[in-house]
Amino acid sequence: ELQQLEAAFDQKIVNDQKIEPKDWMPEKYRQTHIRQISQHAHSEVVGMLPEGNWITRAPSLRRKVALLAKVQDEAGHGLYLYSACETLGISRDELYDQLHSGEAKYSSIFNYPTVTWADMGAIGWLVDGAAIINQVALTNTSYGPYARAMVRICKEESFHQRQGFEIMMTLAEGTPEQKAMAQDALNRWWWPSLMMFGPTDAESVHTAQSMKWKLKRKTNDELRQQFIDQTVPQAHLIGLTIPDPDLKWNEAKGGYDFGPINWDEFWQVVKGYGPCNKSRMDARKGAWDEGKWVRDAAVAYAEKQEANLEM
Ligand code: FAQ
Repeated sequence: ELQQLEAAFDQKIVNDQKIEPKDWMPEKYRQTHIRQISQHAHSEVVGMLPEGNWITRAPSLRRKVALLAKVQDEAGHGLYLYSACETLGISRDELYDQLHSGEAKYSSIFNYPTVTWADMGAIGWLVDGAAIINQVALTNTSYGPYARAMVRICKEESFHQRQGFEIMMTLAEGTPEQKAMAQDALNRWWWPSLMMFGPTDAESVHTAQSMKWKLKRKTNDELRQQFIDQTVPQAHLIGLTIPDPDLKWNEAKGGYDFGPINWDEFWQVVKGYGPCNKSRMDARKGAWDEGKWVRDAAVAYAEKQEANLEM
């Protein structure tokens, strides 16, 4: 019987049919989805912190409103993804535990500091730009709830990306000091943005299996190349320079060649030794601990309501 279930599952994958929560699936398929979707959710939630740092210091009311809306969207994406993850049979509490204990990862990119207002531009333009490239591919992923979550999330990410690019464009057209601030943000965020796509295909432990299951529809290197090819002309358009002396258009491959990525830095950040890992985790754990009385009160209230109904 197991063989039949496996065969039916394999056939669905071949036919590009979605796998739904109540369908039979191999245990490893379930586990790898819990891993990726939860890490994606954690990234959205931790990802609010670098930008949250600038909400009170946005340079105008208009900028503040847009940044607030963006950060709020990220909270929504996190909750949406946690819900998708729960359909695989893991509870929200277990997922939070995994984040707070350091067992689950979140994206390396959110362990870098946001030191100037231009960083809000660079994050929207580059980090959301990278997220869109990764997530548009995932709208076609084989697990139904994840694929559907990605469709909605991508629409909001494209607003985020424009909001960031517009900040960069405004600064790049401004005073020499403002333009320098935009260039400095690009210099600091460029390489970490390339690292978001994960290790090279040769080093990526999960890619081969995830491609077979159609969890991933493109490899880390393919998506990274797509991001570079899309973003370099945008930098040129606003008169900024990509901080890579080896960057060169390659006519034969129809894409840019680029210089070496510092993979030592990437693994240091992934292992917890990036510039902000500790403060990000302290902020998340602190919010969890300080919110305990709210959760307790909500449960007590719900129990009281239920008791009233029973009477
Ligand atoms: N950071 O074998 P692979 C956002 C880990 S966008 C940390 O290649 P896989 C929106 C990886 O987990 C950011 N760890 O793994 C936003 C694995 O370790 P494990 C979130 C990384 O899964 C914008 C190991 O290295 N987006 O939040 C990273 O096949 C602005 C080996 O790697 C997603 O999560 C990294 N960068 O490919 C919010 C997208 N890269 O798990 C706020 C969905 C790799 O065995 C502001 N995820 N690792 O312990 C994916 O597409 C994939 O999971 C990859 C990694 C591509 C990230």
